Amino acid sequence: MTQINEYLAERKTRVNQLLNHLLPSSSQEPKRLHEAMRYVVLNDGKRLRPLLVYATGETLGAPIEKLDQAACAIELIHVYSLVHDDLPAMDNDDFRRGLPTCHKKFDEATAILVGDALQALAFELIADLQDSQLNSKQQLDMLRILVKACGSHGMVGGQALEFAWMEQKINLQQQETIHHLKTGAVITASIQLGAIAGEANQEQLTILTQFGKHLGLAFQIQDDIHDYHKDQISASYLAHMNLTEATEKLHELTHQAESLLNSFGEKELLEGVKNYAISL
Ligand code: GRG
Repeated sequence: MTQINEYLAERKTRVNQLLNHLLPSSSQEPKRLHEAMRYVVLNDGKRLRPLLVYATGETLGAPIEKLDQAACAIELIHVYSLVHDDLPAMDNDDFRRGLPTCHKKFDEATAILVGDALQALAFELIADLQDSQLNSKQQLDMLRILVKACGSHGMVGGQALEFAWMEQKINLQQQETIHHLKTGAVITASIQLGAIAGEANQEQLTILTQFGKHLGLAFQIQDDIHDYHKDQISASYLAHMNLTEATEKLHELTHQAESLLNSFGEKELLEGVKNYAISL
């Protein structure tokens, strides 16, 4: 195994163990809710967003212990969005991460509550950080980043726009707005959380935020290309350009993301996570 793959595997194991430890036990009431929370989180997710927290923070020299809560919090937010996105009122999906979706395995009411509880737990993790881990300003900055990424100017806003524009023929710019909000906001937030713990200066924060935006869009275009190969549906990005153009756009964004990292002495970790996220 290469060094970077070892790093990714180690951090993935770490976040899985932490999540297992911090999620309420299913023997504790409300048992069904806790069982469902554990079911949706503790499985074979790629843990891309926690890996971005660790890679960014560690690139900037933050000790790993200062990154754990943020890494777990962002994964909880991500899983909440998947659970709600799978609901009949949203995408109405039967499978997620190779398993029956939460509302299929349990029931719709439980799936709604699971999403709500995971989101609350994510904020609790950051709010409960001790002074020995992060100072109050860093804690508040992290809360602000998470709140904004989740809300109507972030992930939920992206989902709302997708609904609002569903019946219209939208242009490429509108499609990119949806992607930036729905997928990009949480990916960018992951990087910013790591940057806060790593005490990034303003210039570094700006570069990392830009890196996050490129990575988020590239990740979504890649997902669109995979979907196209799977069932030949020209949805999302591929409703606006052909496969060759979309692949070129993906290359271009990935290249730009890579160039942004050049100002960092140690860029191997972030490059490694980028390559893990985007397999060209
Ligand atoms: C309904 C609150 C609410 C939000 C819906 C973010 C979102 C908006 C929905 C997520 C569902 C989705 C299919 C988003 C597209 C981006 C994408 C490919 C997500 C899957 O992320 P991965 O590949 O998944 O990192 P794993 O399971 O590996 O974590």
